[in-house]
Amino acid sequence: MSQYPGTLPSREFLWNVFQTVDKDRSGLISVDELQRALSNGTWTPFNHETVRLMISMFDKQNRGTISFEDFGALWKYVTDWQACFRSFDRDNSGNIDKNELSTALKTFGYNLSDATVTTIVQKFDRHGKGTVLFDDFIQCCILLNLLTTQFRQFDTDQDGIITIQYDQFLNMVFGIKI
Ligand SMILES: [Ca+2]
Ligand SMILES: [Ca+2]
Repeated sequence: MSQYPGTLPSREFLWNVFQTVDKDRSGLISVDELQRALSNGTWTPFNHETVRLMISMFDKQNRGTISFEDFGALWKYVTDWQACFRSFDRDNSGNIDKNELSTALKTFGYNLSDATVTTIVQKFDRHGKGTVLFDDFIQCCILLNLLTTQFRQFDTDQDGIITIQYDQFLNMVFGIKI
């Protein structure tokens, strides 16, 4: 789907990509259509949850689909993620191992223990190979960002420690839109 990471291509280029992705020619891109258009570098389908998250981020009308007007922003989002993924995939293996993820998360500003990074890899390693594919990497980063934002709302003095009641904890967890 990408050719020029970081820059927005011409409207004509985007329109051609949009039409290719919009298989049923409805003028809108559905979750299924986007899922079929994206590749995680293997023959397995792109993580459905990641596709749904991306659609919901750029779906201004809240219809669960993407119109051509919203497509440019989505296209840029996907290509930026591809460039990001490639830059952290140091050995060009097509996936992110624990060390690569650790470097990526540090670069993003997360200060996590080795044990936590191991847990994250285990959670997003859908293929049981100790590595994270492109689609799961995006989902991992989105979820980490949402969880961190939730935590920070309670961590008013920014010391990385919060004291919350059971009810607040549940409210915090269920308040995460994922
Ligand atoms: Ca369609
Ligand atoms: Ca790698």
